[in-house]
Amino acid sequence: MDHAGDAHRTDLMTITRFVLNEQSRHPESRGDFTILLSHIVLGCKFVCSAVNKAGLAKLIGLAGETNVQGEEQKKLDVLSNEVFIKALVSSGRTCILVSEEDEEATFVEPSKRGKYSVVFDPLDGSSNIDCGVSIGTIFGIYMIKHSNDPTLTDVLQPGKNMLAAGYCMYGSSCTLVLSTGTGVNGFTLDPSLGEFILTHPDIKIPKKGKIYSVNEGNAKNWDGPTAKYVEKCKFPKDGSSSKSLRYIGSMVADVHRTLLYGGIFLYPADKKSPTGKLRVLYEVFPMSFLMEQAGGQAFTGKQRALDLIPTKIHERSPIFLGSYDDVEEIKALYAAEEKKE
Ligand code: FDP
Repeated sequence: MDHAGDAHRTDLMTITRFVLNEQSRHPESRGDFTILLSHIVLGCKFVCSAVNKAGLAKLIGLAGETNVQGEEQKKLDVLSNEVFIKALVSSGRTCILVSEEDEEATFVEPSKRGKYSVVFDPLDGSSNIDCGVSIGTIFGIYMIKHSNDPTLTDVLQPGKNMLAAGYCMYGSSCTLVLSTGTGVNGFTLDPSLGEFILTHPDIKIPKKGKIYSVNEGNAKNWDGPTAKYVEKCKFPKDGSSSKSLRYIGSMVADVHRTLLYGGIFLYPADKKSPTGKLRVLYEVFPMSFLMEQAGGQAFTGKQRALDLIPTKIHERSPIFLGSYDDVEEIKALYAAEEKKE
C-alpha cells in the first residue's frame, strides 16, 4: 500500500487553508484578505457552474432576450459580473471595484466598506463563450490608502503595487491560479468537494519556451519589432528549431498554457489599435504580476508592464509576456528600433 501517496490524497490543501497558512506568517493580519479571497472563490465557483450548464440552461444568448418562461435572459458575462459585484460588496472588505463590464467604477457604500479595491474581468474571452472554448475570470487586488475617502487614484496605480492577482480558468477543469506576492500557486476545483485543492504548487515558468502565441491575422498592421520577432520564431537564423504557434484567443487560456509550458504571449500595438487591445488594470497587470512571480517577464514595448501608471480605468496597453529569455529577445528588438529613431 502506498502510504505516502495516501497521505497526499487525504491531507488536502484547500485554497482557504493555503491562504490562512500564508496569513499566519503575518501576525498583524486580521484575516480580512482571507475573507475577501473566499468571496472571490465563491464568484469563481458560481461562474464555473454557470459556464458548465450554459448550453443546457440556455444561459447563452443576447442580453435582453427572453427565454421560454418569458423571463429575461442574462448573457453569461453580464450574470458573472453581477455575481462578482455582489460577492465582493457583501464581503465587507472592498472599497472600489473596477469591472470590465461596467463603464464606471463602483464605490462601495460606507457601511460595507473595507480596505481593498478589486479590479477584474468577470468573464474574459467572451467571443469563445458560445463554442465552449476555455474562458476565465481575471482579478487584481490593491490596498486602499484612505477607505473613508476613496478616489479613483486608489486604483490608478502601477501594477507593481498590487497585493495579489490571479485568474480562474473554466476549461476541461476549473483552475484558479493565485499569487499573493510570494510565488504562484495553482488550485483545481474538485467538483465533488466543491473545494479548490492545491495541485500546482510554486509554479515556475520555463526560462525559455518553444511556443509563441499571437493573433497573426493582424500581421499586416504590426510594427517592425513585433514583425521581426515573429519572423524569428518561424525562421530562426541561429540554427535553433522554429517555435510552434498556439493561439486560443482567450487570454486566460493562452496565458495559462504559457505559464505552464513556457514561451511568449503577445498582444502588440498595431496600426489599427495603436495602444493594443488588452486592458491595463484587469488583463495586463494581473497577468504580468503572475508572470514575474513565476520567474518570467512582462513588457509593453516601452517598459516593464508593472511600472505603467494608468490614467483611465479602462486604458489599454500592448503586452508581451512569458518566459524570461523570450521576452528578453523582444525587448532587444524594441531597444534596437529606439536607437535607430
Ligand atoms: P475577447 O475579445 O474574446 O473577450 O480582451 C478580450 C480578449 O478576448 C482576450 O481574452 C483575448 O486574448 C483577446 O481578446 C483576443 O483578441 P483577438 O480576437 O483580437 O485575437
